Amino acid sequence: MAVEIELQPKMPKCWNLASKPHKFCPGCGHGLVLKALGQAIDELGIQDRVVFGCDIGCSLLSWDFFDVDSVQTHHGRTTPVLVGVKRANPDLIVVAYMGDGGGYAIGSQHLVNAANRNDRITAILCNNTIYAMTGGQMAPTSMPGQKTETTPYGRDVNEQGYPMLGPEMVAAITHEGAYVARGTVSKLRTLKGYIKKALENQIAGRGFSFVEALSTCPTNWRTNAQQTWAFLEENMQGYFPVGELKVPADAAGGASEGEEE
Ligand SMILES: Cc1ncc(C[n+]2csc(CCOP(=O)(O)OP(=O)(O)O)c2C)c(N)n1
Ligand code: SF4
Repeated sequence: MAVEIELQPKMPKCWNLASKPHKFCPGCGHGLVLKALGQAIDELGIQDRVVFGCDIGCSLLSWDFFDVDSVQTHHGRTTPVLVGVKRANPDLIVVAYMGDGGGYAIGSQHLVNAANRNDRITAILCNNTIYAMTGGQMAPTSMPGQKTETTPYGRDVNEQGYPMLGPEMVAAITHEGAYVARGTVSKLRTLKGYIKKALENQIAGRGFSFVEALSTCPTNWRTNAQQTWAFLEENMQGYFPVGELKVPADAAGGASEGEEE
C-alpha cells in the first residue's frame, strides 16, 4: 500500500526548532547564535524577505533550521554568494553565516573585500576558536597556548601569531554606514540586539554589517560544562572584547537598548 506523506504546514515564525531538533553537539554555541538570529528575524517581521546562507563547517548543520530561503556554499564562500544574491535582488535581506575558519582563513579575502566595498549584507561569524567540523585544528582565532589537533603543545604566538581580531579589522577597513559588533553566547539578549541592529542596518541600506559571536565547542575543546563556560567567559572574553565597534551615525539608539543581559 502506498504511504501517504502529510505535508507540514508552513511555520508561522521562522524559528523552526520545534519541528526540527538541532543537530549540534550538547553544549555547542551554534544553536544559541542561531536562536538569537531567529528571534531577531521574528521581531523584525522580515521572514519572507530573508535569504540565509551557511558555510562549510558545523554552521552548515543549520541549512534547514529556518523556514526561510537558504543556500549552502563551499568553505569560505558564503560572503560572496550572499553578495551576489543581494546585488541581484536588493529587496532581499541576506545573512551570511560562517565559522572562524571559513571567515578568517579560507574566506578572509571575501570578508575583507565585501567589507571594503561596503556591500549591504549581514555577515555573522561564529568564533569557537577552532576548526570544529574537521576535528579541532587550529583556527586564526585559537587562543595563545590553546591545545588543538595541529598545535598539540599549545598555540605558540611566536610561531603561529596571535588570535585574529576580526571585528577590529572589519571596523578599521569599512566606511560610513557599516555596523560592526562582537557578542557572546553567554549574553544572548545582547547578542540578539547586535544581530537585530545588523539586520536593521541592511534594511536601511546603509552598508556592510558584521557581528562576530563568541561561541563554544566542548567536543573539540574536550571540556565539561563548567570548563566550557570558563573558557568562554574568562579566556575568550578576556582576549576578544565584547561590544559594538562601529555604529552608523544615523542609526537610532544602541544595539543593546533594552536588551542588556
Ligand atoms: C575548500 C574546502 N577546504 C577545506 C574543507 C574542509 N573543511 C570542512 S569544514 C572545515 C573547517 C570548518 O571550521 P570553521 O569554519 O571554523 O567552522 P566550525 O566547524 O568551527 O563551525 C574544513 C577545513 C572543505 N570542506 N572545503
Ligand atoms: S563539533 Fe563543536 S562546533 Fe561542531 S556541533 Fe559539535 S560542539 Fe558544535
